[in-house]
Amino acid sequence: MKPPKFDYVRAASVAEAVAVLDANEDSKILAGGQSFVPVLALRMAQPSVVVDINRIDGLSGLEQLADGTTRVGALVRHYQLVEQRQHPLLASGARWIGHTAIRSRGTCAGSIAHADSSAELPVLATALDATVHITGPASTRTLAVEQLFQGAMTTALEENEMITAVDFKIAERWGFAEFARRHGDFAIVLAAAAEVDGELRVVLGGVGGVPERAFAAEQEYGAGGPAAIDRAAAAAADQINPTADLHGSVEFRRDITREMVRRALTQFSTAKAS
Ligand SMILES: Cc1cc2nc3c(=O)[nH]c(=O)nc-3n(C[C@@H](O)[C@H](O)[C@H](O)COP(=O)(O)OP(=O)(O)OC[C@H]3O[C@@H](n4cnc5c(N)ncnc54)[C@H](O)[C@@H]3O)c2cc1C
Repeated sequence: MKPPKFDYVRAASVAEAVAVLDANEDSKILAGGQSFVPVLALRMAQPSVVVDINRIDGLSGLEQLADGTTRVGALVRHYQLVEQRQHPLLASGARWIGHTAIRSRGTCAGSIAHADSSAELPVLATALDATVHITGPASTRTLAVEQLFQGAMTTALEENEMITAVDFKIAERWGFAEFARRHGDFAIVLAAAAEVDGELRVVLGGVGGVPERAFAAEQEYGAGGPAAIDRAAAAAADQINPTADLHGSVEFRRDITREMVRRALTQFSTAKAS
């Protein structure tokens, strides 16, 4: 199917982008286009204006802040996350996103704004207690990523707001595991475990509308050890409330969740601080 008709604006600055969003109802940002263009082609979105942000200067930076936080500009592509060395968990997780062509165009901020719970970056952002920098026509604000995600592909972003950067805290130790039918497919279930500010955060993707923190698993892990990992994995599988879909039954997703958490925590437990 062909996309509907829309006006196109190539914004030269963040201020111009949000001004156009503000002035036009049902206008939408185009970043890497890897989710938005298919949505347009399927006519699941019928924007009046598409605001292309790709030529805005100053949004492609990957910066390491003094406290170890990695600041990822809105136009940083997935492949840049794979290639950087300052944040190994981000590199390991981003490697799982689609295929080379998708990683070369898709952006970190676009994935966070799209808010698909089976996508890698929303899960990593939750595990790494990320902060999202948002600009609107009149002001800027920051939001913890857990407050940004409100439901399946639904965020707290206003229609006239744009994400300009995402700050990922550094993980002192981490583990990551994903199950997909083929490499490059969206995950059926993925799990990330990260020690951030001295606290273990275990986060699941693909089991509900938003990335889900597995609090019971975090508690069961306690001081660690193989028995604790098994208890934590079982607790995560018990906690979720998945639905059956064409990828498998509820029990299948629960089994995969148990195994992904077990793998992520096993990697976590043997990792050196990074
Ligand atoms: C075949 C295929 C396989 C894929 N596999 C995976 C996968 O395994 N894992 C995965 O995570 N993703 C996968 N993706 C999608 C992923 O590649 C996209 O990169 C990502 O979801 C969106 O990023 P984008 O930059 O392309 O955003 P776009 O597609 O341009 O935009 C997506 C949405 O975010 C909004 N948006 C974009 N940037 C901003 C911003 N700065 N501020 C506010 N709103 C913004 C847009 O308006 C739109 O609503 C796949 C895509 C394809 C086509």
